[in-house]
Parts: sequence; C-alpha cells; structure tokens
Amino acid sequence: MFDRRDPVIYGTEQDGPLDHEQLECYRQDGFLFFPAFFTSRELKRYIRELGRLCADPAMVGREDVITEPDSKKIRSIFRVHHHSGVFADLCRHPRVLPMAEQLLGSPVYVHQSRINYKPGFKGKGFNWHSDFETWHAEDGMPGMRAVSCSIILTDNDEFNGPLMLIPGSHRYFVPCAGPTPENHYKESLKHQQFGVPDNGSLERLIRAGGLRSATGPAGSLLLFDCNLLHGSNANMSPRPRSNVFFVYNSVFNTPHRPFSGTMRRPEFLSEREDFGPLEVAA
Ligand code: 6CS
Ligand code: FE
Repeated sequence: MFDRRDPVIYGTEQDGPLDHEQLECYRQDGFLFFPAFFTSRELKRYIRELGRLCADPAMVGREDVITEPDSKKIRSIFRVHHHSGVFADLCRHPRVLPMAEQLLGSPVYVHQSRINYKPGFKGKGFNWHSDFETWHAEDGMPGMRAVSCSIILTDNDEFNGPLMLIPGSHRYFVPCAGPTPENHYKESLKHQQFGVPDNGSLERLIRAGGLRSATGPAGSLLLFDCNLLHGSNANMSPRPRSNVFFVYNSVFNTPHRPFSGTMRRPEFLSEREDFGPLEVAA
C-alpha cells in the first residue's frame, strides 16, 4: 500500500457549486452524500425508465447486460447513457455535471455507466475494491482523475445491500496481488476475486477511517472518488436496491493501454471514442 500520488480535487471553489466545506469533506473522506437530491417528479421519470430497461426483451442476452451469478435476474445494465435518452439527459443534469467538472478541474465525459439492480433476495454483493485499480489495470486509465456518481432510485437501507465505503481510503493505493486473468470482466462483474485488496490493508484502512454506508431515500445522490474502497452486501430484503451510476472522467485522463498488460476490455466497460466533453442538458 502506498500514498496516493494524484490530487483528490483538481478544481477550486470558484469552479462550481461545491462550497469550501463540501470540497474539504470530499478531500478528506473521498465522497459526498446528498439525501433527497432530486425532486419526486424527476425521480418518478428515472424509476419509470429503470423499469422499462429491465423489462425490455431486447436487453436479454446482450454482452453489456450482466445477470446474477445463480439466477437469470438482471444484475447490471451497462452503457445506460446510450440505451436511454432519459439517462443520457441525467448524466448531463445541470445540478450534477458541474459538480463533476469542479472536482476534476476540467471538461468531462462518461467513462462508464450502469444500472445495478440488486433485486430482492437475489442481488449478490460486491467485494471490497477500488474502481480505479480495475480501470487502471484493465482499461488503461492513467491517473486518479475520475469520479463516480451513484443515483439511488430505490430506498437504500441497512437491509437491501447499500454501498459501503471506507472514508479516507482513496488517499492510498492498494496494489492487488496476482496477475489479471484475460477477459477477467466475464467473472469479476458477477463475483470479483482478483483486483481485491488484502485483508491486512483493509483492516488498517478501516481502523483509520471507519466504515460508512450510503443509506438514504430514493432520489439521493452519492459522489465518490474513483479510488475510494467500496463494496456491498447481498440484498437480504424483498425490495430491490437499484442505483444508476455514471463515471465521469477528465478529458485529460483518457485510457491508454491496460497497465496490467491484458487485452483492452470491451467498449461497454470503458469508453474508447466519445471523449466529449459533455454539455449540460437543456
Ligand atoms: O469493473 C468495473 O468496471 C466494474 N466493477 C465494479 C465492481 N465496480 C466498478 C465497475 O462497475
Ligand atoms: Fe465499484
């Protein structure tokens, strides 16, 4: 484990809507949580679109649609900002996009987007991991200059597998032992066993920063640094825990060749051409 080499925040207080206190909180913890961020009218529109995509027969069998390990239930749909005009607008929302540009100190584009459905009883969890570790090793993302935005579309409570975070863990890079298997994503998106930090490092970071979970009402928004360690439990409740994620990457941080030497991952996991920059939706 070693200290982060890249800045956490690239912009300033003048560059966007986040004030000094919010920027300091993000610098320190690696995330910001905004309960009830969207209006109920906006939320209704997103939930309707979530249901439409999940029920769309055209989604079945697609490479960018991942099912749960032991059922045919949809676990994730990737590239939702291409599959859906509603989510294409949402990633350019006037109250969301400027926060990403401010944190990254530049114009941005979507490196990856997805819906994680986490259906009731069947939705399995995600082991502790840093997204950047994957995007660096397997997609070739050069530096830590990306931010994930998770929009909570169903209430996230302690029973349905909310995202869990280790505050402050973004300020350390935990190299993961072992070679990256070729086409690792075919396994890792269902159950990630490689590219997960060792328990000793996890224990040390949890002792230093504690554990938090992003619980809150549908319509809440979580911004978290690309290198923040996070994971989640299985959904033990009858209710889904569905979130839509957009990963904003700086236009100055576009992926090269994977740093682990494996083949590049498919475009649905890592944008290859459309490097934006994104404009705010009218
Ligand atoms: O491999 C990836 O890109 C995906 N894997 C996880 C566990 N989180 C980030 C991303 O969706
Ligand atoms: Fe992740």
